[in-house]
Amino acid sequence: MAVAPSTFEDLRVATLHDVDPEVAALIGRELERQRGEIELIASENFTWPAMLEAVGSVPTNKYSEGYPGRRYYGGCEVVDEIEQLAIDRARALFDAEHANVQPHAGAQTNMAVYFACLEPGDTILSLELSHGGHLTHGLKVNFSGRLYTIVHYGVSRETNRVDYDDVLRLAKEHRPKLIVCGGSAYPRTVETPRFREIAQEVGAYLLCDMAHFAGLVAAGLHPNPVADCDFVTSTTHKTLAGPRSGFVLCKEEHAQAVDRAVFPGMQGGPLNHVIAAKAACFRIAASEPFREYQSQVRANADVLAEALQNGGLEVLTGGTDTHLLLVDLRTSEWTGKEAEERIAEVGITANRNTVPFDERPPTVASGLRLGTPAVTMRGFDEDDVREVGAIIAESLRPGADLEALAVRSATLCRRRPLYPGFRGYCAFSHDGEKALESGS
Ligand code: DSN
Repeated sequence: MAVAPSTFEDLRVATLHDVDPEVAALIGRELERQRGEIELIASENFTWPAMLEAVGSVPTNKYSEGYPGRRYYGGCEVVDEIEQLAIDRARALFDAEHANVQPHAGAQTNMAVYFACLEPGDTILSLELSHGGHLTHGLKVNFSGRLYTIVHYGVSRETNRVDYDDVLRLAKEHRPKLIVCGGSAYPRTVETPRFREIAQEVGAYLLCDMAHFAGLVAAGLHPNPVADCDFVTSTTHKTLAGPRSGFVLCKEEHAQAVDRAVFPGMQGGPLNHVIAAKAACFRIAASEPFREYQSQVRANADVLAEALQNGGLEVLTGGTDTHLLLVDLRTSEWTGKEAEERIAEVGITANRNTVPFDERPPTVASGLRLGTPAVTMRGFDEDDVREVGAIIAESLRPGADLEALAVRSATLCRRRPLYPGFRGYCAFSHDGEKALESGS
């Protein structure tokens, strides 16, 4: 039982478990949930213990509006160094002319670019959400769809890959000021040289949202979009395996506009603890062990696609070039929602996703999006992932023995423990063990 601190002095040294056993227990339960399920949500990952250490650290206390060397507060000399390190490492990692590491999340990275190069009402040409795009690429209910004129391109009905002729046709017809490529559910390589040709032909700026595949880019396993694009945006917590956050890369000529768009345009104080984590994330992403990790992410994605197809399921485009794939359920008796719920019963977490030309609404959808960054992070190899594919395929058969399949998932989780070195619910918690006890 935690003893609630009764004085200010007690509170000053109390742990989370002491002050709020309820929240501590919930965090402990969340760790146990992550440990006990096979995580296939393509945008999620289990970040490094070093990241948890940095995001739980004291730069969170510091206000520092502005940029290194140009702040509106005193005492910024250390956070200046932290942010400059993050900027330098992001630029070096992706070979970029300029980096802004202050955006709090992926949505803010895209907002920053739009604010930097567009006026309200300007036209954006981007990938349709149901074909693999993202809500910040122009969904009507998102700020992007409300502020800008949106025209979407899609994938070809025959190949389910981006139809570049159609992108060119639409670009010529609508003369967008900005073309956006990349997205959150496109399993194939984003061919930025082709987008660059189109953007040049119509005089548009080009933005690549590499949030999903940035880790593969860092590891040299997906072409680097930076040279082809005016702007590149990314999160840091997906394949990149860093803290939950974002960053923008751009050509030097857009540096001032992007920086102004982020601050004072749309954000206040930077999250300095998260920027510290981003700096460390970029350092890790430049290392050989990270390349090994990303190679395994890719290998596992190929094996998962193969195992699902061997199990009788249809995989959109027949496979993947990245870390994610889409199971197309239109020829099966399952909706995406039902399939998501069914595999949850056997210990596998994923999300329903629309497929191109889907006739079902996104809340139901006809696809299942699966990705391998998280399972690879906990050590799953090709054999493990082949077993995961078999469990999914078997669970979607009539009369499947769900209990037996759940046991197979649990066996895999036990064999590949998540955060095995943790004493409590976080890497360096001094009382996390108590929280785990009270949460179980
Ligand atoms: N929500 C993220 C994803 O799942 O892809 C994108 O922001």
